[in-house]
Formats: sequence, C-alpha cells, structure tokens
Amino acid sequence: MKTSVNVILILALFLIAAVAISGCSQYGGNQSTQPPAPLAPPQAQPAPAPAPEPAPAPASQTPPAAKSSVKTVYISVLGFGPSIVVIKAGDMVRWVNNDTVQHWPASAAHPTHTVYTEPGGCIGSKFDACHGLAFGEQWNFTFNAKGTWSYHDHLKTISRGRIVVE
Ligand SMILES: [Cu+2]
Repeated sequence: MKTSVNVILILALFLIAAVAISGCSQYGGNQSTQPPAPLAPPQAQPAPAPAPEPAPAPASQTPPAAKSSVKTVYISVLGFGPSIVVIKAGDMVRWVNNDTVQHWPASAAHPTHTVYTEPGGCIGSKFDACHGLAFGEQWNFTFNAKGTWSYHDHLKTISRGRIVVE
C-alpha cells in the first residue's frame, strides 16, 4: 500500500512538473530564434500638390506714367506765396492773383526774361504770363526743364520767387 502512495506521489510530481514545463514553454519559453519581422516600410507620403502658378503679370511692359501734380502760388500785396516751390519735371505751377492790382509772373531776369531755358513766350522765354493777371485770374505753366528758376513780377519787379524743378 505504501508503494502505491509513492507511485501516486511520483505521478503527481511528474504531472506538476509537466504542467510547469508546459507553462514555461507557453508563456516564457517562446523565445523564437527567428529574426524579428522586418518593420513595414514607411508609407510613401503623397507628394504635396504643386503650388498654383502665380498669375502672369500684365503684358504691359511700361510702368504707369507718373502722375503730374499742380502747385499753386498765390499773389498778394506781399508778393508770391510761397516764394519757393519745389516740383518734379512735368509738374504744373498755377499762379492765382489775389490782389486787386495786376501782377505778371515771368522768368528772371527783368527785362529780358531769358533765365528759363525753354524758348518762346512774348519776351525771352516760355515761362512768361505775357500779361498782367487781373484780380482772381490764374495762369498755369508746366515746367519741363529741370533746374532752379528764378522769376519776378514784371509789373512790380521787387516781387520775386523761385521754382525748383527736380
Ligand atoms: Cu520783367
């Protein structure tokens, strides 16, 4: 009887050992010698959509023409105001007589009026109102020649001014 108990114990131990080995091989002993599966190659990123082409520039090759401006000189009993005006070539200056007596803007120098270089006018250059401006009357002149152009009042020669054309 004692032998059968021993046999049962041995069988039980054997069974326990078999279960233990089986558990180890199931959970911890599965150390595979196969190399790890290669990582999946990175997914190819879709190429970004090309940026839209900028709209072509207008066909015009010439820059817009510079806008000319007008500056006004008021004539009073005190003379020309402002007495110095700075403009760009192609700009216009407007003289407005705010005095009750006539005034006559014209290129320096009195009496020849030849300082401004564009020929013409009534005496010595194109820069000449060629008559006395009445009260409220205005006269416009466009300066195409660059330079510093002195002028005067042909009817009151002590009144002087200057136009700087850049
Ligand atoms: Cu004069």
